Amino acid sequence: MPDKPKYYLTTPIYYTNGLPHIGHTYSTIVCDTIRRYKRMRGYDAVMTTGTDEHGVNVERSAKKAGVPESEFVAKMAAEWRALWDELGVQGDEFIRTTDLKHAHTVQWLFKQCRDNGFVYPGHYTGQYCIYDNAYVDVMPGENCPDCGRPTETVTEANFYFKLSAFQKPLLDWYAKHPDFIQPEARRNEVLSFVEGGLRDLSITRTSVRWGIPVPGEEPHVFYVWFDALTAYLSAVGGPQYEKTGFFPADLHLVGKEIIRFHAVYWPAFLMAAGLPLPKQVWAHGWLLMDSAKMSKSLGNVVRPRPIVHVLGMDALRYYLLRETVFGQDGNFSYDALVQRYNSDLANGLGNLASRTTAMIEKNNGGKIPKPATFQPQDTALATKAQEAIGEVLEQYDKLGFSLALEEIWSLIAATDKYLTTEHPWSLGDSEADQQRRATILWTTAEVLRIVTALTHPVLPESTTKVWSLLGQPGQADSVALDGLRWGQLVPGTALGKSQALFPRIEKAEAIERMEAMEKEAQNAPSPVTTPAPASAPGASAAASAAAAQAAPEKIGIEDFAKVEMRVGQIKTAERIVGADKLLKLTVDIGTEIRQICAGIAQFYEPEKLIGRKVAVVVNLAPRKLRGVESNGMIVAASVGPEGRPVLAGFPDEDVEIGARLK
Ligand code: ME8
Repeated sequence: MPDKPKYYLTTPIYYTNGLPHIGHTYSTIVCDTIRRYKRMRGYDAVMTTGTDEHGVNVERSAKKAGVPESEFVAKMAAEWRALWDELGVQGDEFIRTTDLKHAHTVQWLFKQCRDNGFVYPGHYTGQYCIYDNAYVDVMPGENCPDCGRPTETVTEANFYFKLSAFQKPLLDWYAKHPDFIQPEARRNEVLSFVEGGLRDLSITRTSVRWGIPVPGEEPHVFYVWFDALTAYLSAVGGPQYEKTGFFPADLHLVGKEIIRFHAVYWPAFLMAAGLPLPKQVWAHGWLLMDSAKMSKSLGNVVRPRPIVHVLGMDALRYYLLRETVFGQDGNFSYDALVQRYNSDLANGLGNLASRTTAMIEKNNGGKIPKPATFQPQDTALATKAQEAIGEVLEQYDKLGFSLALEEIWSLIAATDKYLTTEHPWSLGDSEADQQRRATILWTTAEVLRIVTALTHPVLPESTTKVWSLLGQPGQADSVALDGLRWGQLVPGTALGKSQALFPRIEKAEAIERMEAMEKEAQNAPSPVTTPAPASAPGASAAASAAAAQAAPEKIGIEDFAKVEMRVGQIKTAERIVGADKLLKLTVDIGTEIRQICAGIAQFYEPEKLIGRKVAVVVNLAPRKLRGVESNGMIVAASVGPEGRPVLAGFPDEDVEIGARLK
């Protein structure tokens, strides 16, 4: 079988000095939808996302939280990662700019650019916006033209990148690859920027400490954009990118405010290093709240979790992709969100699925009926469905999500209308009536199958349920969209178990719940907080020092013997949605397999734990951690001021599973 064609797409890597809002969620969900779609079209599609963890902002935020930068970014990155898991995002690589492999890639890329003569040392004085991590073109004392915050005058020794040398190569590239920058408006904006002349770019800093060091040139560290953009390379093999075969990217998906970095700087860095250029940079519009860009600095953000909690992740995914024309700005409103949920998901797809399968259940013993003679109204619906397949795929290819969904929902509406005019429920028991009903129900179920396959990239959770409800083989994501045709629904297929899809919800109540949760989230302490003082407030310093030094109470051997510890072997390990510190493990302790939760998720990759032998406290009373039953405890050392867990183990001997520790 020939290899599947490769497809590589990226989200921006997000700053860790804040938590995700639905603007970030939008970019990530769009990418996830494209990845799922491409896989269903037969591509070996890989998507990367991650976190941008260096720079002055992080230095300051970590200081404010009273923790080292490394701890600050580890906790924030875990928050981002956990959210994407909750939203069903299938990222293949979560790259952090503090990953060692990333640092090596940045240093390597710099060396390529330098060896090729595109880097030179110099000095720079300018107004710097620490929020945007960029020098800005304003006079001292003036605020940043982008975010409105005060700027700082910075003078420092640094290394320059000869961006000016790339004006013509870039313009030639844009001319030769007219689709490189999308949409058209952004392309024009970039063209006029480059045509206006390019100034060399400072790519290192000596005024910043928290960054990747420039080898042999300390205290220089890399400027955030040279560092951040390179994540797209380090995520797929770094200097050995040819081995993975994914670089350069087919698609960098970004918000419009960072188009210049992606469409000018990034290709220039790559040209300087002699590396291939991405195929396309797509800059989407902004989600607005009260007509302003949703952003942390304006404080007008809406978080994804309350929405997912009240309406489910598919509702958020659907709303974001349906309501905003891709490429343009879109306004967020809770009202429109719940409206869409009730009308399109509960009354539309959900209702079609439940009434169709309920009728088949009632009249055909839960098996897809065999159609008899098709009448013109059946064929008309079949033609509409077959045409919809072509149009939807064409729209997805153009990233026209909103139009694709509109097309699918027009098919759902036509099917509802078909059911109303054919009213299978009022047909009787005569042979002719039974045959007619079978034809109508088969036709309706066939539309539902096609709708489910076409909608899967956007609604992965609910379409997976509908797929099994229809008794279809495999998972919805295994459908090859290229082979999707009208008429493939096999009569006699047994329906699966019925499942709740989109329960209708009262609008005012839903909005009230989401807004209350949003408020709660706004007032919640940051996930990175200053460690609590060792003593209770009010206790004297002398008393707490004495308490800290007091010898712990001694226990007798009989007390120790009460603790039953045994050698266990980890069989499976997975992350727990909504609990970024916990891993859910199943552990073989010799006599049985136990489920145990361990607070090690931030320091151990689940896959790497499989087969590892660990010390387990097996006679601890079962308890629930974040709602998950834990029956036992894995023993770990607590290392360093942040209490990093290090698993106790048996590296020297092949110890027997179930052996007792005494
Ligand atoms: O710029 N509407 O990170 P960032 C739509 N680290 N999308 C939005 C949005 C909104 N209101 N707000 C944010 C950075 N986004 C750099 C990127 S890449 C090598 C480095 C999305 O945390 C959108 O994709 O500020 C935007 O470009 C990105 O988040 C900015 O994320």
